[in-house]
Amino acid sequence: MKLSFRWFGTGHDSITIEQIRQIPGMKGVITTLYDIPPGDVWPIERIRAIKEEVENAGLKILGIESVNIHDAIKAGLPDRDMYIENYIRTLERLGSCGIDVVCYNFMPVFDWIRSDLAKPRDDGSTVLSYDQDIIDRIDPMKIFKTMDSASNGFVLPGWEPERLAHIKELFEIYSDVDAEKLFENMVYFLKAIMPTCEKYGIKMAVHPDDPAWPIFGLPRIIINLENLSRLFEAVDSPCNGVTLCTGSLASNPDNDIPAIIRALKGRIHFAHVRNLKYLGHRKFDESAHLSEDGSLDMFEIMKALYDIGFEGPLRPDHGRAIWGEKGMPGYGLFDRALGAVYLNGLWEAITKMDRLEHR
Ligand code: DNO
Repeated sequence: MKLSFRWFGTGHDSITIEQIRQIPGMKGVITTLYDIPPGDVWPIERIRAIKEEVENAGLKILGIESVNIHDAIKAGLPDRDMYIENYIRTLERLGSCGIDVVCYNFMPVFDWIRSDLAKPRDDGSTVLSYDQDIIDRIDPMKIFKTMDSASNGFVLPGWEPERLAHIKELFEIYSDVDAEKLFENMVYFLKAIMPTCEKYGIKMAVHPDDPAWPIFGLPRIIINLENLSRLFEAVDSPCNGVTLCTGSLASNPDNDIPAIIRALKGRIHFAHVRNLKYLGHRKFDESAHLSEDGSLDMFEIMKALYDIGFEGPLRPDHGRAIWGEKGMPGYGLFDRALGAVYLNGLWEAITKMDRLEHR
């Protein structure tokens, strides 16, 4: 695996690329052009500029998170082909710059959702948290305000204010889109982009829906092994893969993450590894990465990735807010750096144990 760190780019992140470079073992960043709205073609000179910025700091771009998908594509609107063409143009430009992992999601209207972005813990840190009872009491027309007002002044990934200003219209375009239709639209999109991905060697890595169940009456389909396997059968190209996000998939405790990793060998192009703590039905807090701090066994997860020969980028995911840091919720430097070092330590131990056993 290649250890990486999410970076939203200069001007969009509280963290600098130089800080990321000082985390031991860091090989590169996962970045994006944060200000480009979904649907627009990415300007080649902007791609080149961010690549140069990252490389000047001694790191590499190991993947893009995300090239977001326009709602017309997800909802299957008549103008989707134009947006798919734009997406293909962006992929060609990324591919020509040697960028070969692209993370995206296929969640209607909203990206990831939490009911609290700064829940205090006994240790004095704060964490992201989800409680279905609270979500059920929130008017979906107003959830943007709830998330945005708690974001420490940052634009949260996938929560673009310009797009969500049209929330009513967004809900309307999905009014006749059920899970089956959404799946068909996803297959249509993937079939259209696969030739370009294959030409440039770009591995598409769909991010699981977070949390992994339908919200506000909107369908969510990237929620379990069964649906992922169906997707890989429907568009059977090695470039059609997944971002194995442990925290998103494991929001549903029925999802056995190490088993899913083993079953998806060859289709995992990117890994987000983080922990969470179950508090009840559809209720969880995110936690520190350490196994004993949450409900997931990080050793088993890393071991499964090792066993399938995972060679893609792997990054720590949401961290707690600790040591007084005021960053983007989930995306501060300190706890994610601790997470990175811990995951790297597990990897070293697993690798060396394996060598010892085969001596
Ligand atoms: C949230 C992230 C998501 C993710 C997108 C991928 O913290 O995990 O916003 O980046 O869903 O497109």
